[in-house]
Amino acid sequence: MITLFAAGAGFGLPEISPYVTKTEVQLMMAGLTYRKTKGSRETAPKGQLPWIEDCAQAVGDSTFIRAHIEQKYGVDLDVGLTGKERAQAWAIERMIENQLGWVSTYFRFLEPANFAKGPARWFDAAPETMRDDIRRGLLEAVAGNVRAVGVGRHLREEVVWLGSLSLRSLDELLEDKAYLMRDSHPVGVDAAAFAVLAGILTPFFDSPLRREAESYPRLVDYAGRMMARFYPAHPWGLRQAA
Ligand SMILES: N[C@@H](CCC(=O)N[C@@H](CS)C(=O)NCC(=O)O)C(=O)O
Repeated sequence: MITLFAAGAGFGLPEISPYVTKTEVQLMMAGLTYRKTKGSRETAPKGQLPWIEDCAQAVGDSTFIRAHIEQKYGVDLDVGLTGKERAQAWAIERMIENQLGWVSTYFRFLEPANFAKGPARWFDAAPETMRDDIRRGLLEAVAGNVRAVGVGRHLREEVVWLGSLSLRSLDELLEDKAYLMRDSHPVGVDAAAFAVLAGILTPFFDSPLRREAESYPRLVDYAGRMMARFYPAHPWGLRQAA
């Protein structure tokens, strides 16, 4: 049995971490049985979530987890895609994770109101004398990462604009299909796209990036379609196409 070490539900989402969401959806796509439990970065093989334990083998990082499950269980999450489509799916996934994901992180952490109602609350139970320092430490670490990837160097409105380039690209790539690569079913990259889009669209946080995403009805419907397919019990309530 596979154990998925995760952040858990929160922020109006079935799973706080977009990378855990991606892995969880891919485990479901692969039809594998797994149990999900709260994990910590301290025990993770690569110091980040998600990681999985599979028969005493620890695998960290969503991309390596996907490779592990595809190889070990003989599944292909991109079945039916041509070599060129697989290359396109990989390029789309990189845009989502290496660019749009950081823009999303910017608005989740560096927008003071969102940090206060979201990540800051993780430490509500910490001793009062340490709480503010822990919160400040997390914020500084995330701000450092967001700056290191370049996104954090721009003005707030420039960050929105960068995000809008990826959102528009995703909308163009989706067209009127139900899923990114195929109308009939989702493939591996849909897990990554859904994870980041849901994190942007969650009504829990307000941001200009969310409003930008909401201006693409096809993307809103797509996120709703993926939510209904993989997390049918989760109250989402945003527009959902049939
Ligand atoms: N490349 C990694 C990224 C994972 C990642 O950024 N995880 C976040 C949670 S969403 C994390 O653990 N951040 C803590 C840290 O980087 O210290 C993957 O695909 O799994």
